[in-house]
Amino acid sequence: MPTFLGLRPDDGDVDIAILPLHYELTTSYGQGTAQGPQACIEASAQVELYDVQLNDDLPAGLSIHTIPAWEGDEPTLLQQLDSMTGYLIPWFKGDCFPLCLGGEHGILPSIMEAARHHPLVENDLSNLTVVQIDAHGDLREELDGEPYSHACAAARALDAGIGSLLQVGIRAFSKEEHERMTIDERITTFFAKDTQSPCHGAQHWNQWLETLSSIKGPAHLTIDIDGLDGALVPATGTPVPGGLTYWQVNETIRTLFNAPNAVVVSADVNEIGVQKDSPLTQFTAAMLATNVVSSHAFARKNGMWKALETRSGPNRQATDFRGFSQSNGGE
Ligand SMILES: [Mn+2]
Repeated sequence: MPTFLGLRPDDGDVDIAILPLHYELTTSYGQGTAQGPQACIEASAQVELYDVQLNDDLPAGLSIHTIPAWEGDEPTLLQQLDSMTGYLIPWFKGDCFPLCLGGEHGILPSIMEAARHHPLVENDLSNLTVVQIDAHGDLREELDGEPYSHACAAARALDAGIGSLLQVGIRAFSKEEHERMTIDERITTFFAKDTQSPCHGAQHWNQWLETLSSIKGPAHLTIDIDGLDGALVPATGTPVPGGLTYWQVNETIRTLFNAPNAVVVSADVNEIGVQKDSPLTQFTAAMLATNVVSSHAFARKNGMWKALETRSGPNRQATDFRGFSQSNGGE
């Protein structure tokens, strides 16, 4: 089985868990996000291991494990989400750093349910800040009658009770979404038309970085790769022009992990498509995932992240939780 960055750790403690979520139920058009995690892991073998900030080669003394992929085949969407949450919970105990690879953005509600179990979140998602890189608001109440569509991922995270949502790269959204951005005080949106403006972009971008630096408490980073300009990720589910540059996404990752009062407890890179004519899309996703890993390693090295519980090996048991299917009365 290919492993992330081609690294083959021993069977001991897990410092960083790479969690492939082959989940695709609702992606609008474009297909293949279910194969995205595997393509990203394969492409990661070509990523340089040296990181300048870290001044070291990955794994930089850490044990990076590529966990066997989630394989849910439940009959209903809500049961699928529950299955994914059950798969994720053992990696959200605070003693390792979980990085999920998706799969469509519809994985986010399951990640939020797992994040409740993190010791810093204390079963109260209002303690958690979610940083969302995305072309889309993902704030719809439903899309084609489906409230757990990828187009509703951020709305469902808010409904689950997260304390704040910081969005960047946003450039495709409905009137309803725009209203929620305005009304819901937990949402701060940095629009691509501002941050990418040829005249005033730098000013808005600096405000974004200041916003990231001021985060307090636990944070989750969700990177929908369509937040990048579509030219870099043509095989994602819904590529959109006018997006962030690679360096802006990189700077967002670094700034968040280095925020003095924040602890990034988990991250995901999602909507990874499989490009056939070139490895660009999956390689770009692999580069971003590597940036997340090296930024975590740097934060850890500098005492900004500490393991919170007794260490354990990779054979972990899920904890019971109140699932989507129960709380919504089944399907
Ligand atoms: Mn999205």
